[in-house]
Amino acid sequence: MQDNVTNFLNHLSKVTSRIRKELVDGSIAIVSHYDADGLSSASILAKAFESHDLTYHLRIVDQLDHEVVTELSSLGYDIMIFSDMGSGQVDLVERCARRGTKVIILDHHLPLRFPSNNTVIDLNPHHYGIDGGVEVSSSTLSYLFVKSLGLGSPYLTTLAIVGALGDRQDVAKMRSLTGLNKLVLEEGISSGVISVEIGLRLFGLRSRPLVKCLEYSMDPFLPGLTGRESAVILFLKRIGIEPVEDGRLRTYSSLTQEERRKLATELVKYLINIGYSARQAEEIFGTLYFLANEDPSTPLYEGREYATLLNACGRLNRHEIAIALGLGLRGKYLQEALRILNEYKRIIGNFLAKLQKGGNYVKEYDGGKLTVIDCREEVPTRAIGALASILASSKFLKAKGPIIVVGGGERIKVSARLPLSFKGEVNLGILLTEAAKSVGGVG
Ligand SMILES: [Mn+2]
Repeated sequence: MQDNVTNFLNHLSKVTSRIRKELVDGSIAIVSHYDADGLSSASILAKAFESHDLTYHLRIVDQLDHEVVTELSSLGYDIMIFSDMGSGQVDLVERCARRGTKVIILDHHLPLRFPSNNTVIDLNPHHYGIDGGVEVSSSTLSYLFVKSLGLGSPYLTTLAIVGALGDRQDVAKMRSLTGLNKLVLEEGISSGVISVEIGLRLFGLRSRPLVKCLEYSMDPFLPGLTGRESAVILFLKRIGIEPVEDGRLRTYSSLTQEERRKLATELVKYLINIGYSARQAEEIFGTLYFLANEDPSTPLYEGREYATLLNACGRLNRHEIAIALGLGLRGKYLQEALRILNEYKRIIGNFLAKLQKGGNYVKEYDGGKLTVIDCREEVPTRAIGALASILASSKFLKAKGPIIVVGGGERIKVSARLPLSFKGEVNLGILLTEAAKSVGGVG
């Protein structure tokens, strides 16, 4: 094992043995983020604590700000755990600690500085030379934390992987996981709860008819096919795959080996024909992560699909459903999650359709060098980042530079992306931080 990984794990076990008693006896607040990684890490902590009769409260928030901290610190918890946040808000976190609360940070974003108050324990792997951007998600960090406390279980490794995929940390060869994520993955594989395979990265490949699967593909976005049922049917017929058999839409599993091969190569050809580079086109393949104990006919069976489901719940403010799934509840909770996912896709799909028809949503500046999309009232604030990603990767817009998506209501939220075709260099992070500062916001 790499030195820094060994050092980090050693440090973790020192910390957890020191705080174990306090955790078991005290009142705990878990504060986490609403995205798939934040929801997975919250579930890991909650499930581990619940299984060992530890008392905890759980709060899912948009961001760690003044308001959240003021409220939480007035509640007098013995221990506060911030997951997927905290390292960038050390000042705020230290304010909680000054009231006698022990604070634990399980964050993987780039930290501002090391906490100066010794009642704050920052377990951010960046402090130990591990790249939290790609090697470890908060979910993986939370898993390592509970495991080190002696509260781990094989089931929790599946949630760790879902969170890492949700944060798009599948950056190694063939879209696979690396670093500490891989370490936890290997644990899941050896305990038989996870299996890995290379294949087409299309949502619902095992649970939906093939036509629907291509039609609803958002990541990867398939220009000309996504959102167009009749185009998908024509495409399949043209490459010699009958979309219907005995009056029923066919599924991927009903395809012969030959047909599966054809589907894969023709999809790549199709994307290259519409202007994708070979590398971009091959992005439709990747490593698939199957959760052996889940029902294969549901999105919970494949890690990325599971993450998509969690993201939809979080973005539509239904994080309680995401947490219920993480705690292992199925039945009506799963039904509700699937309904939320459809609702989410409908909202995004409707807005994209409106965009295509024109409307007053798009403003171009400087001959298209800057494109601003105003989707206030149309798209929930928590979903604008996802919308920006779709717009940047889909050629919906003829943007020649940064794409800025504006959402929110009383408080504006802005999300920016560079389009796939963009060749120059712009640091959107710095740009947004400066822009936000000039109007009294944060970025
Ligand atoms: Mn994260």
